[in-house]
Amino acid sequence: MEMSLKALDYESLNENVKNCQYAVRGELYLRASELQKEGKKIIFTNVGNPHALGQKPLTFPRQVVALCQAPFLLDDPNIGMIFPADAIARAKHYLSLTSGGLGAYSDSRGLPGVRKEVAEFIERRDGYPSDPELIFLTDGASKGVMQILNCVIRSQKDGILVPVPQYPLYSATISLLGGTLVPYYLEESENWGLDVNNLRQSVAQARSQGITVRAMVIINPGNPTGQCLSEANLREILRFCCDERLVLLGDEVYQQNIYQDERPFISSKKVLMDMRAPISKEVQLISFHTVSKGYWGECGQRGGYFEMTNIPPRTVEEIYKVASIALSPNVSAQIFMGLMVSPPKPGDISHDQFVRESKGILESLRRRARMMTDGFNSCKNVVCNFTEGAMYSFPQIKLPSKAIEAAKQAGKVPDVFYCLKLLEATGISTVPGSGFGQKEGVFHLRTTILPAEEEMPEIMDSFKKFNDEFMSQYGDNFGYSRM
Ligand code: DCS
Repeated sequence: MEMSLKALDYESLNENVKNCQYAVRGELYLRASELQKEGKKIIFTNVGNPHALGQKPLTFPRQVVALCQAPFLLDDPNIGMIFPADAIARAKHYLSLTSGGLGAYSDSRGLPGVRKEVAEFIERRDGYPSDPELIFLTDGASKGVMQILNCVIRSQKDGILVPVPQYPLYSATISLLGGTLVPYYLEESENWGLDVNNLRQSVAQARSQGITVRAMVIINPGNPTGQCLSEANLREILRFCCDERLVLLGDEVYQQNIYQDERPFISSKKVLMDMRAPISKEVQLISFHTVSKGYWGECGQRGGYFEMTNIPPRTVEEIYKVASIALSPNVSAQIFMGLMVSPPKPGDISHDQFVRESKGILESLRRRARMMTDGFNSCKNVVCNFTEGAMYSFPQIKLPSKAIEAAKQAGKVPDVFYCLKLLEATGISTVPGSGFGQKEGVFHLRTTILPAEEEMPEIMDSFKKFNDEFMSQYGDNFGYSRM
């Protein structure tokens, strides 16, 4: 059998590829795309892709990158009538950092000048030095996460602690690389808080199965769960990583997306440095960031970075070598990153407009987070924690036992069944909670908070109407799944 197969025949593919699941573009997304082709209006809330839902790009970075892409415009005598002087100056600055403009490969770690700007941003944010040599620019945070997991995972015996629910980049990459995901559960009743005792239990259980736990992932603010980790919690996590000799992978892509004032974003790097030696010199930490989120939302540009703390120089060299195989991250995306970490300053011509645009987006996201949570909580059999940060709402749907039975009959996981019905009835395309992991017998869905603010009331009304009908169709007034 094996002899007659070609390498890319389905039966002979790498099993890790076949085993890997990525729900954000899974069954629900495929069905939504089909319905869209048939002419139905679909609201794609399955991906945190702000521009696809109508968010306008910030003007200043687009002006700068437009000029970098079309440098001949800089020679046009009328250029100052179309572009502000600070955008022209920044375009010249970034072009001077490249060797041959945007059409040339950069260093595989990214342009040194942009890495310096990232380091300066981190220093301003955290109050501690940051070394540009320990910052690598990447094609979105995803590629950085994949590169680092690739260095960590040696075999199926290597375990990575991942929060559940989690963003499936982690589960999918761990499967692809043939490692083992070691789940730790977030506490829904504690606003998706992270309890270090759960971590200890997860590690002990994995070890009893012969797994070597090597790294721990935190997503702060959380996707899909939207919680912001407190400083005290981050300290506990770092101490735990120190005791257990785990590399901490701090996914901080939503650091600009904060919708409450009690728990502002605080980086793992800052907390680690605040803890002082010896711990601050012990814990190996990789922190990830992106241009895809925040008020930038430049998902299509594919720009990101990671910063390495307490990683030995020989390992940094190896990571550089592996990055070199792909030659260079996108150069235009590197410029977006440079702009994100050094936006217009007070007094610059574009400053006021930049602040107006970015504040406008963030304030609207804050209102939308509230509208969604309140909307879900007003629905029968739905409970939802407030979205403290990130871009998602993750309500629990208490499915009646009749609905669970009907899903079984239809050969579907219960939350997939619910989300498909929601899609067919309303055009709202969500991701079932099972795509992120959830406790046994508990069901959720994830939606982004990104639909336009003026459309939000209508979307929530249409959800409520669907949910009411679903619950009365399948309701049995007892046997709800939990909570
Ligand atoms: N980390 C987290 C927690 C994310 O949510 C995402 C994207 C990424 C990393 C990767 O982003 P970039 O590669 O674009 O930098 N979030 C996906 C999601 O859940 N919806 O949209 C994309």
